[in-house]
Order: sequence, then structure tokens, then C-alpha cells
Amino acid sequence: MGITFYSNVVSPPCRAVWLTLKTLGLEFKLHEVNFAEMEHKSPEFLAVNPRGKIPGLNDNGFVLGESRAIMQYLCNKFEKKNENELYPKDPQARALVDQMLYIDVDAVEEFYSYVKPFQVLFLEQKPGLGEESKIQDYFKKLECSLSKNKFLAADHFTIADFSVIASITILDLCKYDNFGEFPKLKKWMEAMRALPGFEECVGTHVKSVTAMYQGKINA
Ligand SMILES: N[C@@H](CCC(=O)N[C@@H](CS)C(=O)NCC(=O)O)C(=O)O
Repeated sequence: MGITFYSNVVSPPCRAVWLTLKTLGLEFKLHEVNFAEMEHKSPEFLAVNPRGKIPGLNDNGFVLGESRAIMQYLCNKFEKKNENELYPKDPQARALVDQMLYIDVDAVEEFYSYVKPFQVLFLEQKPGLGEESKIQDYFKKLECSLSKNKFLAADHFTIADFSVIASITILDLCKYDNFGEFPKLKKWMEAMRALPGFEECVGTHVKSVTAMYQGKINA
């Protein structure tokens, strides 16, 4: 049976899970969840994630929702001990990754409030952009983390970087480019976007959703 990954191109957290599957070199079956037909609320999908949200994972009958929990599970199960672990086994190194994953949960809400993708893509609204100051405050904190480490939680990339870059791609939809005060963040984003697999797992999906978003606000 193997691993089935439930995803949809519009979903940022799915992109972080996809990057994890790819970087761990795992084989999986991709199940594109049909939002238009409300497949994420179907009994079959609710058996995978009772919250009715993607991503979801089925690993030989073990089912799981929540992108960060899925990434942690995949690393716990499949990642061998090595120097550049996506999810370090050392308790303190792991705690720094967890810390950044929790910070990212709050940041996602700020990005959604600013870009309002749900209203634009699914409700045919043109609500305009939201308040930017909290986003800039958050970037200051990321810049500070990047003056301590090369990546957000270590000197190599981890699942925290995958989660944060996937969330930042929400800003691509409105062509956000106000990174002038954050040179380290800019360099980190370039490094993330240059990762093998980034285009397949993230880039192509972001481009197609950006085209949809831009088409709606410019119509
Ligand atoms: N915290 C969750 C968020 C999942 C989430 O909100 N997924 C959205 C797509 S990006 C979804 O499935 N929305 C459908 C709904 O809420 O009905 C995660 O990281 O997995």
C-alpha cells in the first residue's frame, strides 16, 4: 500500500510536506484532493484527517493530518542519523526546529490576513491587501535568526525552513517584494528556492496559483 499524500496545488502547507517527502527520497502516491467538489469534507478524506483539511497522509493505514506533524513523523520514521538532519535527533537542536515550526503557525495567519487568498480565489472578492506591519516585524525576527545560523534553526536546512518558505510563498500571490531591509532573509530565500526539488514541490504550484490570484484581482 505504501504512502499516499493528500495534497492540492493551492495549499502552502502541502508544499512543505512535499519538500520533505522529496528530500527524504520517499516514494509516494499523490492524491490531488478536489476542493471544487469538497472532497476534503468527504467521508473518505475525513477518515484521513477528521478536520477536513489538507495535507493528509496515509502510511500503510496509519493516517495523519497537520503539515508539521506529518513532516516530523516522516523524519522520525525514515530519516537516518546524519550531520544535516532535516529533523535533528539531538534534543536541543530539535527544540530549535520545533520552536521555529510553532512560530511559523502564527506567521501563516498574518500572511493570510494580508494576502486574503481565500476571499480572492474562492469568493470572487477583491478585498485589497491587509496590514503589513506585522509581516515586517516577523521578517525582523527571521533576519535575527539568520544572523545566528545559516538557516532558520541550524547551519543546514531543516523542516523548519521548509515550513517557513512554504508559508512565505503565500506572499508571492500578491507579488510581495518588500524585503529591502532584510538581506539575510533574501539570501536565505534564494538558497531555499535553489534547492533540488523546489520547483517540483513548490515553485510550479505557486506560479499557477499566483496566475489565478492575479487574474481575479485584475479582472
Ligand atoms: N495547520 C494546518 C493547516 C491546514 C489547512 O488550513 N489547509 C487548508 C488548505 S491550505 C485547507 O485544507 N482548508 C480547507 C478547509 O479549512 O476547509 C496544516 O499546517 O496542515
